[in-house]
Amino acid sequence: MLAADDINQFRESGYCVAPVVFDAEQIRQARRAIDRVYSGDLDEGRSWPFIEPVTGDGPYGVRTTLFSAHVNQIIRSMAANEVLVGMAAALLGCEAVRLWQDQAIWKPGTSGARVEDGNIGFHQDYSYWQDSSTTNMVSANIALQDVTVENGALRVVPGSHKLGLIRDYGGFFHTDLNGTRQRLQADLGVGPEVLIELKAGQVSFHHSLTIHASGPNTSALPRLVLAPAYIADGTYFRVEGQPPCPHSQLLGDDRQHGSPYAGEFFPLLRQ
Ligand SMILES: O=C(O)CCC(=O)C(=O)O
Repeated sequence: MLAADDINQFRESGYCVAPVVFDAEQIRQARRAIDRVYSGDLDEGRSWPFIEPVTGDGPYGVRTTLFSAHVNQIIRSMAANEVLVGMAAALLGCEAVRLWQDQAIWKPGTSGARVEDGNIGFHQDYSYWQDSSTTNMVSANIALQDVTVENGALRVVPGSHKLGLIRDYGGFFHTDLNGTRQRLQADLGVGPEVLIELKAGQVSFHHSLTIHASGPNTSALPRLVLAPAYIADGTYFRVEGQPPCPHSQLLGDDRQHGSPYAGEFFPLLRQ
């Protein structure tokens, strides 16, 4: 489990790093599962609209899928891992936890080239999740091989979760990290980011308002992570969310302000 210091660090700095949770066999299975999803081989022959390249059209663009837990049993069980979900509960400060989403991120290796297409821009997850009634949401980032500075480690801006939702600063698709960093520092006075290196199977967590990004993978091999995100049971659909997020569409057409995120797509993982 997380130590009290980890939980304090999450509260103060908006992120923390947990020990290794997943072993080599679980990692092997997860990598295979992600490959299957990318190739369109989905459980129960489902079709799924959430698989897309995200940054650039070239060979170094990052690929990502959303909500693969609903079309792949291995990804679902990894996101529902009891230890992982227990950690999320401690960080959310609640007992009952639901899965909000999962995102598999596949960042190709450039073998030395510093190609901006491989960057994920500075963003706050909540800027894409504004249909949620609360910013008390937590993202996990599971390393599916060692994650290093060389292969594009996650970068977080400590304390940025206390700024509230900021607007007009880059975004997931805005790959100019240097330009955004300069603007963030000049306008908001936020400090430089911290790089989070992880061992395979290790996990970091960040708050939904923590500003984060990742740089290019200049190694020769792809870098994969699985990033499930969690909410407290009782989180509900906030109709004012702008822009609307796909999560609320998964609630179905009869959703209305106050509808709880629950049911098939937001399973209860811990009572
Ligand atoms: O791992 C990465 O490269 C970025 C992950 C990310 O943006 C996220 O988990 O929200």
